[in-house]
Amino acid sequence: MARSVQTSSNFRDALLRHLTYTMGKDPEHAQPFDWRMALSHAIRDRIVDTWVASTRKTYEQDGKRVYYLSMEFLIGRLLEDGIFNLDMVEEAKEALESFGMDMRTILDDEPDAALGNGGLGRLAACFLDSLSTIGCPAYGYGIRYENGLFKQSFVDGCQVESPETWLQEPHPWEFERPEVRINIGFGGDVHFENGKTVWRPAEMIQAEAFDTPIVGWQGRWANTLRLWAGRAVDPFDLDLFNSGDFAAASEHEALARTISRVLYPEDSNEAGKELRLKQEYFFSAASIRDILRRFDSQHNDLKLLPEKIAIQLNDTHPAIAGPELLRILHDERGLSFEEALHITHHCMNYTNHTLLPEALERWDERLFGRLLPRHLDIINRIDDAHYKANPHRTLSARSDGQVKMGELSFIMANRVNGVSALHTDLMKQTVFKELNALHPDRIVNETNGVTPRRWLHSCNPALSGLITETIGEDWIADLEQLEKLEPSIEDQGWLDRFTDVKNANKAALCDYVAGVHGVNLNPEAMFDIQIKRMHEYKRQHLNILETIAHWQEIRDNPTADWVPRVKIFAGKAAQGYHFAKDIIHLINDVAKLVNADAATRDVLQVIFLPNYNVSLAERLVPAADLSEQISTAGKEASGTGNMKFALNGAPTIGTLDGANVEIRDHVGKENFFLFGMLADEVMQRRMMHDHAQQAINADPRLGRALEALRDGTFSPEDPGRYTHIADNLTWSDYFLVCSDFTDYWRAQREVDKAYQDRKAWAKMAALNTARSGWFSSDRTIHGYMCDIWGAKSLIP
Ligand code: GPQ
Repeated sequence: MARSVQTSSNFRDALLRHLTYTMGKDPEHAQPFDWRMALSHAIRDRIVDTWVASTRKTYEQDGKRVYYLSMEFLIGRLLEDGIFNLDMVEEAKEALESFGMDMRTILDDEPDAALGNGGLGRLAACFLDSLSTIGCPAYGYGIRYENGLFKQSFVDGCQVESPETWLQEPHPWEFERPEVRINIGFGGDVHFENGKTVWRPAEMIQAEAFDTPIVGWQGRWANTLRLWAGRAVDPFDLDLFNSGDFAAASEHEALARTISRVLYPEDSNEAGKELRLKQEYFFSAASIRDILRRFDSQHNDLKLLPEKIAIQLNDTHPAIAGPELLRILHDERGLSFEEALHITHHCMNYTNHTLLPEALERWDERLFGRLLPRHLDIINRIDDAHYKANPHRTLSARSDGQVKMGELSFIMANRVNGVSALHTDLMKQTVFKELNALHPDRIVNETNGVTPRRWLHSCNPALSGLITETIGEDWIADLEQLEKLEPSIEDQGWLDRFTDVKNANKAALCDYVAGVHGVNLNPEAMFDIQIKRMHEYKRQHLNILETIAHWQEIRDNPTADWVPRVKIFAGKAAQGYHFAKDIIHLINDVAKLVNADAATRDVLQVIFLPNYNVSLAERLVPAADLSEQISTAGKEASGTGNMKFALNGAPTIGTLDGANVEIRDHVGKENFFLFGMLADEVMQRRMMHDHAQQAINADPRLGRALEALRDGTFSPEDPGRYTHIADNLTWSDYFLVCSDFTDYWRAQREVDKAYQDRKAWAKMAALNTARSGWFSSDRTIHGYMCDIWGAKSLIP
């Protein structure tokens, strides 16, 4: 232990102390894992100091608390996030280096907490960061899935899923709270006893709390993410065990644990599974109990509830929290139904994240009634009360034998919000048209945002450094200050440095891809990136069709002055979504052929990187030249990847969909490559029965690319493999890939032309950064605090 004598800083001492006493290791023999744990605990100690102080202050000031209920929190890694938020990068690096350890290696050793599918879960994580940065007292409530989103790998180009086991090694960020255990009931029946309604559940599962502190910028505030895990109420049956039936003795425990076992790998798809409904009620009910317990510890008048708490339902997944709160207030606390409804309504708010009809949750009412008989009664009464107040309409949260969670959420909520200006407008015109007419002030817009801490400062340190050197560091918590960069963009010397940063980020990505996947990408080429969940509406197939047509054209004329491109894809397809999996397979097959083609490979490369997650996004976003945001107009509620790319200096090629509309308004139309139909044109075009054939007939390039899918060019060993994709696009093409193809091609050639003038391109890229300040999730959270929650910051 000679080393401990030479300690040079407090932090170094703390690191060594944790290595020794938490991990029980000597520096001589410690592995990267031990160092990561020691570093995590040393950082966590600092966070806990803030956390305790924040909690104390919230109790003292009795401020309004915000409760964000979400089935998904896609938080990714926490160590790097903590180090950056505490502004301890240099300290941590030096401490590790004094022991001969490299910080990057240690940080990359942390598994991603992938407790979400995509944008919805990542938004929740960005919101937690902003709530803590702003100092708004808030709790995230969700499920502690033992298996997060599956791991994706490729076998012969096909997606293969395997379980994600992030909890198999100790997770240093959470605090188990064995004292917070809540029994949640399911099934059974409802009785009327002594003038009271009593629900007698047939089954009980215990919810146990695990808390993770979420620290904000500069460690000024920390909130709590509380995740619930399923446990058996009676974990072990000794009689059964003693009778020799060892498996049955633990059966209760195994069954109870399944409730928090897996994240449903659906995204914008109806799950329709009993376990999913159980998960939703499990975490919503545990959260409501916990919220009331905290309220009761400080107040004794339930009428104060709307003044003291605001609950945000992240999509309809936690919608059952409304009827649950009402049930407790009425059945257990003795308020009249009307009063309980009034209070519940003023506490609840609902965010809608999609207009896709298949994603609006509906439950078969027999299933619902079997699992939650009392809640079904309550939903009926909510519906009746709504109908009585609005007798002209026949709107209902229950019809056709279904419980409709979208309608229920709308009726229950004080405020309903969409996630981009276009999406909110379309909500008013389509899914909630009639309800909006009845309650015209209920729907508000809160355009999404992303946290600048993770999505610029920590993922792109070189750009962050250049910005700070130019305008000071206040932009990190006040992103609109980026506009102060604009004068520097006129300075060629500054612009060259901006370009150097991008080139260095691209070189780092090349090293990573070469090291991990053995593929050498051309760092001189334009990095054209589409990363997101695989879905037909997001149109990765439009991108690959254009790539095929581009390749064919290069082969026709190999000596022309082609602008070199690397097409990068990443994203997971839901396990049961076969069409999306076939698109992945196609992209991999195209990559195989194109990358091996000596006639084209200097100017066109294609790669699909496996296992897209938050950490991979953190590598890709800073290295992008071009951001692909090409969904069918009217289908992408907002998008948030689009914001991350613009912020990191990658102009968008995109449709007028979701928040693309607002990004284009902010960065300027001359700095955005627009193509495609508008949302209303999409609706009209779809009425034409032969829209796809017309588009194919009008554009020989499109016809030829589709032909290559049909004739087995990309799958000679299985020539019919992609016929169904070509047929789908020719004969139905619901997402209008063919109808938008020609304009997409045109926009791509404009991109080529623009990229040839490197100085002009650098300016365009830098203007994207300078003008993206509005897309901070801090701005979004301020909007929620002011328009929806009536909550205040407790940081002086
Ligand atoms: N989104 Cl409904 C998801 O990621 N999962 C879902 O189940 C639903 C929506 C996304 C949506 O597709 C994006 O356009 C949004 O930017 C994102 O939610 C956050 O609002």
